Amino acid sequence: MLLHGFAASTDDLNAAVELVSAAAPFRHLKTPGGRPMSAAMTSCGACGWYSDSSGYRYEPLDPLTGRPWPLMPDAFAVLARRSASAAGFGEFFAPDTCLVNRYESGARMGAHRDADERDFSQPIVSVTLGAAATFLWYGTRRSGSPTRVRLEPGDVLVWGGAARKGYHAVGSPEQDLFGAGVRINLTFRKAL
Ligand SMILES: O=C(O)CCC(=O)C(=O)O
Ligand SMILES: [Mn+2]
Repeated sequence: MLLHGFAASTDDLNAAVELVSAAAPFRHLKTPGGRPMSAAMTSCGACGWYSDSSGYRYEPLDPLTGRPWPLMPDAFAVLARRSASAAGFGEFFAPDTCLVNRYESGARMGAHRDADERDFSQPIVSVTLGAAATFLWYGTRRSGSPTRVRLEPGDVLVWGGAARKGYHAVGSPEQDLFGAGVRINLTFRKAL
């Protein structure tokens, strides 16, 4: 479900992204095969999504700093819960992690599904800040022609239930006349 403009006060969220990334810097993780991902990532919450030659997983400490991931900012947790509720997933969504993706010019994410979590009963809540981009929803199979959804800053996309393990991808951020445009995505998950 697309909740258009649901994140009304994006200033608070952008400020929270600054705080999180000051404590756990954005970095380009490598795929298990050794290729750097084009989106830079960090996390907050009780664990953080991680990838290197050992595979995809959640880490309780940030391997870059050796410290726990920053606490989930209140503005994040409140938005995630309100979004899940508005999309019909009940009042009690309590994500234990938020993956923060930063897409600079040309960065994108190929088709994948979010499948490293233990709890698939909970939805994914995905928030767009900064530049717009096109989200591609493939559904149960990675191939075929996806449904295209333009995501603008403040938009929240929620998927769960039968769609929880759907394949999806995201294109690179739209650039303004000056060639500037950085998209930030917040992906909330119940992982543990
Ligand atoms: O940036 C997005 O909109 C999607 C990010 C995503 O699918 C992920 O981090 O798993
Ligand atoms: Mn994903």
